[in-house]
Amino acid sequence: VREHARDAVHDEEHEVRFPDRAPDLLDDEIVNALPSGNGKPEEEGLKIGIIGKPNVGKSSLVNAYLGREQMIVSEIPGTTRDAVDSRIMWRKEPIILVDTAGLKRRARVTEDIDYYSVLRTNKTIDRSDILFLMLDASEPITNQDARVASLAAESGKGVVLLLNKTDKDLPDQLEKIREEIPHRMPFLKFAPIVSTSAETRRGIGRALDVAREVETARHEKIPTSKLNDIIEAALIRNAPPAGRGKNQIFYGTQTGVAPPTFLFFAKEPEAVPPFYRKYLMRVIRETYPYEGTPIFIHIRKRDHR
Ligand SMILES: Nc1nc2c(ncn2[C@@H]2O[C@H](COP(=O)(O)OP(=O)(O)OP(=O)(O)O)[C@@H](O)[C@H]2O)c(=O)[nH]1
Ligand SMILES: [Mg+2]
Repeated sequence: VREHARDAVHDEEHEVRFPDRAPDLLDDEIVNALPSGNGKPEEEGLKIGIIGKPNVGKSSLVNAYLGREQMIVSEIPGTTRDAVDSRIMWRKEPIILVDTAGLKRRARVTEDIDYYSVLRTNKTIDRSDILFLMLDASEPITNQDARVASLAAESGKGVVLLLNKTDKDLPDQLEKIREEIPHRMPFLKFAPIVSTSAETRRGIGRALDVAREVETARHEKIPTSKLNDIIEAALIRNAPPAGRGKNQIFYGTQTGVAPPTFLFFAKEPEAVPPFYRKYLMRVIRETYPYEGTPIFIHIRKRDHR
């Protein structure tokens, strides 16, 4: 798991090859096989997982939403032992908040702490639709922040970055951290950023509004004809390398939502370099921003149009 997380830090935008398990599956079957919506009973509400390194203020944020001290908060990193879910109503709709259990820094080996942090973070991620990735705005971004961020990015869940503790006096620091984010977390460029204070409750309502916007964006679907207009224009503007011209990629279709997933067909999928996939992702986002959600492109072999 750790190896995986480390790799993802260097990977600009996560991408996976489509497994060649069912090469004869028709496009329509793929679309139909996907569950509609998020596949959960409606009364449950949007699930927002709060992740971030120890002591950034995850439990404080839950308490700020609840308006009471349900979660134990302290300045000792790893305070939260057993995280429970909290249900709140926001603009007359329910939201489930999922806190993440932390770890006390008493394990002998730092590696162990990291290992268990990854496990607990992943547990929250698995149970959530949208992630609040929390950073402490009063401190520089650390490797631990970047690691949590990469877990979020590769999960395919929606991500909103929260810069917390902005009530502290932070001359220049807030600006610095905003500049740092695209460098330290290049794979999270799609994520909107909200400044919050769990202490004064500033920005915490806005964070929920943004989460709902992201949830809507995650379910957006590009009609196939529209997608192919976009792709065709992209191929003309900037042809794939290796001298195969615009014939290298024939067409594409969006096979899924939440996260938006695309299947493209090419004569030689292996010949499409990673930077070209990223270019295609950028082009798609020019028309459909998909704010707050990673998108995935799979490329499969086909000999003709
Ligand atoms: N000034 C300020 N302090 C905050 C804010 N949010 C949290 N804190 C403080 O930061 C410390 C850690 O807060 P917690 O909510 O326990 O952090 P956590 O992320 O849940 O930590 P773990 O459970 O250990 O992972 C506490 O001393 C909080 O009072 C904030 O917005 N502003
Ligand atoms: Mg906590």
